[in-house]
Amino acid sequence: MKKFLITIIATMLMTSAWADQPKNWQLGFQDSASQSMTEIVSFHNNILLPVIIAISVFVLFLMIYVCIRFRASNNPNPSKTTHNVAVEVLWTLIPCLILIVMAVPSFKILYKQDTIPKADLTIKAVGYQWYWGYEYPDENIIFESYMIKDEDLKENQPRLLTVDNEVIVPVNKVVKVLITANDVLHAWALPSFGVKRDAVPGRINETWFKAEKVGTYYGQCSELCGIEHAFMPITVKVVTDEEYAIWLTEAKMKFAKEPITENEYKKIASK
Ligand SMILES: [Cu+2]
Repeated sequence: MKKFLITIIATMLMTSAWADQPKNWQLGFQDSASQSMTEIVSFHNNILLPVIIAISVFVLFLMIYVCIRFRASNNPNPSKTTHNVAVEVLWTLIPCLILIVMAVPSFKILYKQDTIPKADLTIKAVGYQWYWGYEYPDENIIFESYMIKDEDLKENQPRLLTVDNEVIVPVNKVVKVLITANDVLHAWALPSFGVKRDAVPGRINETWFKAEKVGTYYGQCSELCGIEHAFMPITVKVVTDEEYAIWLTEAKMKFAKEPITENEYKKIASK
């Protein structure tokens, strides 16, 4: 109970203390690492939470008031009133207004997420039972990304979230993600970037993110896709431009989709 209370208090005071991966006893969002997620968190904290709290407190107050004021001992002859036009109009109009107030900023965020700015690089994520496959279509790169089993984890590698081949992207660049699946429905989700899109066989969905902080970010498949649904994590490592260039050179040789000729190999290696 004490731990629970501490968690609730910590969450109420929560600012940037959380890291970029889920924590034990965590409530609330992970740290945001993109503008989209910052907007989602601010919408939640500044509009949704106050509205929810105000409504809950108001309803609680009404219930307590009614229980005390109209209890049988205090009110032996109950009123026979069944309709009150003013009250009925109010309890329809006020919730409508609240919904409109919430809808405007919500649609703004949704439209912004839906409009993909000019992309600096494109990656393609393909869901399989039960792992993710990635392609960098412009770089002739393709690889698979499997979860590391508990017994093979190294120190500081989070359980159920670490993969053998991470997606590497440069910081502060618009990354367009093409998402599809090869067998059943999956969903590519990365909380810190505010990204979640269904991966549908035979269809390509698009989304984008622009990571603003260097680091490693973790997500999971978010569509029930079978017995190992919980074991197909998503790991994205955001690196500096220089580190990305180095990785790209290595990856072009290690993960080449089309076989590369000796000349191309030398050209890449010389970079
Ligand atoms: Cu899945």
